[in-house]
Amino acid sequence: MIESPWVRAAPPGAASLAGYLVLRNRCAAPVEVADVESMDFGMPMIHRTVVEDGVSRMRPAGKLVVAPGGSLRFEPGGLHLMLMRPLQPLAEGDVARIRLVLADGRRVFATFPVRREAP
Ligand SMILES: [Cu+2]
Repeated sequence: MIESPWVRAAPPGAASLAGYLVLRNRCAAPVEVADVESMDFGMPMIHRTVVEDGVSRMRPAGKLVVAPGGSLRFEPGGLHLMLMRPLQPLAEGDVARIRLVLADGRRVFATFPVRREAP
């Protein structure tokens, strides 16, 4: 399940927004996150921010597995949803519809409020 979802508000015309959440696995088996989908963005992706040679860069997140009873935190400066190509303007107070695709084909949906600051 998705907890504390939010998308950081960006200036009008921004080419991408960033989304954050906590993914909690309440199942008895590990779950793997394979992809992200959204009706509100043309190209959503999962990224990780890494510091290389003192420079902050974003990379594809790679394999994401959540242990049984565990959680995975998407947060500023780390793992994040990179929400490219907004299909309509999203202002503070709007919501983005986003779902995570698990490796077994299940999908976990949440509405992500657009906010200036972390909830
Ligand atoms: Cu990114």
